[in-house]
Amino acid sequence: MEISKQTLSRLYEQMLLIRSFETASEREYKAALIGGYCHLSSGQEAATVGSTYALEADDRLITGYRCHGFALARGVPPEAVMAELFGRAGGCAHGRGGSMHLLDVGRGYFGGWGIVAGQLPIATGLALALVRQQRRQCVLCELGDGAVNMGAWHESLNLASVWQLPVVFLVMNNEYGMGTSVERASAVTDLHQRAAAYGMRSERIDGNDLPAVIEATSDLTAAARDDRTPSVLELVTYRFRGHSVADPGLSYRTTEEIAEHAKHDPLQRVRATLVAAGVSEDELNALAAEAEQRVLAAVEWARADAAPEVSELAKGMYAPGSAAQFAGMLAGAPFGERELVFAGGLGQ
Ligand SMILES: Cc1ncc(C[n+]2csc(CCOP(=O)(O)OP(=O)(O)O)c2C)c(N)n1
Ligand SMILES: [Mg+2]
Repeated sequence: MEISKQTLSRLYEQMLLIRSFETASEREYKAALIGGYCHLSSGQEAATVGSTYALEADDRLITGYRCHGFALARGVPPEAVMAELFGRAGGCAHGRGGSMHLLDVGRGYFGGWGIVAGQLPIATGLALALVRQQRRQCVLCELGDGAVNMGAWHESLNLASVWQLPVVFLVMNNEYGMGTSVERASAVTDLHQRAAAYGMRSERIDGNDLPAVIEATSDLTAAARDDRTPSVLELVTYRFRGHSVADPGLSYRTTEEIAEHAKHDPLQRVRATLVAAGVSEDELNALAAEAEQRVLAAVEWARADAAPEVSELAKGMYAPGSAAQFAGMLAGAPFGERELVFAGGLGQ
């Protein structure tokens, strides 16, 4: 697929931003400024940026918890993403979600979900809503190779196919689900083939090949929008870091294996293409320095941002009418939840 030098350069900037962002996230997590879990996507930038690029502004994106890169690629400002990791009020989920639950509905990003495969039924529902509202848009639902062995995967694919819903299930096959390789977990390791069980269109491609990712995602999202054809797109990629920052990632794979994959670093591949297209090394180095500066500024911004008010924590979390249901449960709450979190009611 022909991609202009300008577009490629812009996407390279996004990839650099994500790589720098993940490096900073690891550093700040180890400095205890980020709490909870923190899953990095270094190595998966071409798959992330290329698939998100294929989306139109009104399409819906929904992902698992390895989601910093998707939020950034969808245009969420790095300050708002970093502040969310820090649990600050200015975070893109107002500090309620953290690293795994980024959110920016205004930009068509429906989160960041921490339960493996939990986002699939929601994606299916979002696609059904689009059909009911007679809108031409589609849903792109990212999931990991580990999620294809969950019941929700089968249920969601079946329903999407029966009802012809405009959804593309994007399987990020990074070869491992925590410390378990795809070979150990899946009877059929060409994961996209499972779509055949639901009569669904599917493809498997090199997820580190940016133009190929853009082309495949563009084809499948267009089919979803124009013909309500659901599909599965498997992107074969690799995560350079451990499962989460707490996992060094070395007990279930060798340093040789990681080094071998590093030779196919998607950032280096795009850089080589840009160099071949006449962009100077100096210009490319300047882009990398710029990305790093943007991330450092985001860290400073997040550091200076205020923590959310405790009395506001329940705001926006529950549907109208939930108060009555909660009233009985709150009476016995052992940690003073009623007084702290629910002090201002459910914030409806
Ligand atoms: C239902 C459920 N079971 C187990 C977990 C714990 N868990 C978190 S991530 C993960 C592995 C998922 O791997 P994969 O789908 O390949 O995604 P990746 O981490 O590689 O992006 C597991 C088992 C969970 N969050 N949810
Ligand atoms: Mg995986």
